[in-house]
Amino acid sequence: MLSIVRGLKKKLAQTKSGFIGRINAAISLRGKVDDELMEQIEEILLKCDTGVEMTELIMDRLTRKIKADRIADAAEVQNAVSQIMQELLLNDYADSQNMWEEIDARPYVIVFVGVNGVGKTTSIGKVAHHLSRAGKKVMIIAGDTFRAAAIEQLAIWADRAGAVLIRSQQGSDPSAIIYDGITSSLAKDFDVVLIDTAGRQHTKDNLMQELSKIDRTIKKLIPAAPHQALLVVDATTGQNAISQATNFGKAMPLTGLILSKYDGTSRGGIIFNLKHKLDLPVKLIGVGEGLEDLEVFDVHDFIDAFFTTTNEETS
Ligand SMILES: Nc1nc2c(ncn2[C@@H]2O[C@H](COP(=O)(O)OP(=O)(O)O)[C@@H](O)[C@H]2O)c(=O)[nH]1
Ligand SMILES: [Mg+2]
Repeated sequence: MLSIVRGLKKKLAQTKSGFIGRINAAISLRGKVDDELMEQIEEILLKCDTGVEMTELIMDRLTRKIKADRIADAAEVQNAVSQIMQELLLNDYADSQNMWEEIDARPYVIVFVGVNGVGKTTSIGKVAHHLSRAGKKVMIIAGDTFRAAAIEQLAIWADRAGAVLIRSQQGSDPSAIIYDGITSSLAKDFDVVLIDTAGRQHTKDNLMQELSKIDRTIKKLIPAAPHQALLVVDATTGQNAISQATNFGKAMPLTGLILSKYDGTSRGGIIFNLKHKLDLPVKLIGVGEGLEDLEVFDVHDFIDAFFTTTNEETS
């Protein structure tokens, strides 16, 4: 457990210094507790994608806490902010489960959806790698049939992860290959089936309907599937993630989110907002481009990595 937190700390260093670091710097610089300080904190929260409602909630609690605890020392405001953010996150994730521990059916079908370039294919490679290493027999279905390059990219990931890839010709109907893949996974006793889909704009109705068709196709073969429909959202796109989730959720009932590129953003506040606003838990966080750069979202590990500073980091 400790090593997980240490690894996560390193990978989140940039996001953490950009977000929590910026709040702490503003507090130290101001050096006193006044309206100006409160405005600065609010502005940073908003700039870092915490969202209007979440920011209001944090500021409201902070104001009340400063009054109730008679906080006059700026250094204590740092602790108060971080404590409030942790409480809100813990509350939002009170009944969320570790994604790896949820795998309770065979085959366990996971569909990955999202707009272009968010990291769907990369996330599938990482998930396949993790599950293969955990001893699972993993199938990947190349449901992104729009571009030949997309199928090739997935083939490389499948190879690296030690998973079987089911693919079809470019331009063919994604539902057809998904049907074939799942049929074969049932016959050949696969543990997990990961389905890639083409990136699509959440505002295009016909493409959204195609997703509904994929959902129906899967259910024809396994009524309880997909066991997970994960929307991949790019952490650097900020609040747009909210409207993506709303629209994708209409086409296919979503079970959770993968927050990708959380390593590459200095505005990490989105993570405090997603579950609160959407009631969709972040299940996995992408923290890099490599096979191992994926973390299951555990709220306690995340808090340890995000809010505590160790000597290692300061040295
Ligand atoms: N830094 C970083 N880059 C990522 C992450 N996930 C994906 N990428 C990069 O984002 C780009 C698009 O990824 P891809 O999986 O092809 O997106 P897709 O279009 O949704 O399938 C690639 O260059 C990936 O290497 C991540 O967690 N961190
Ligand atoms: Mg892709």
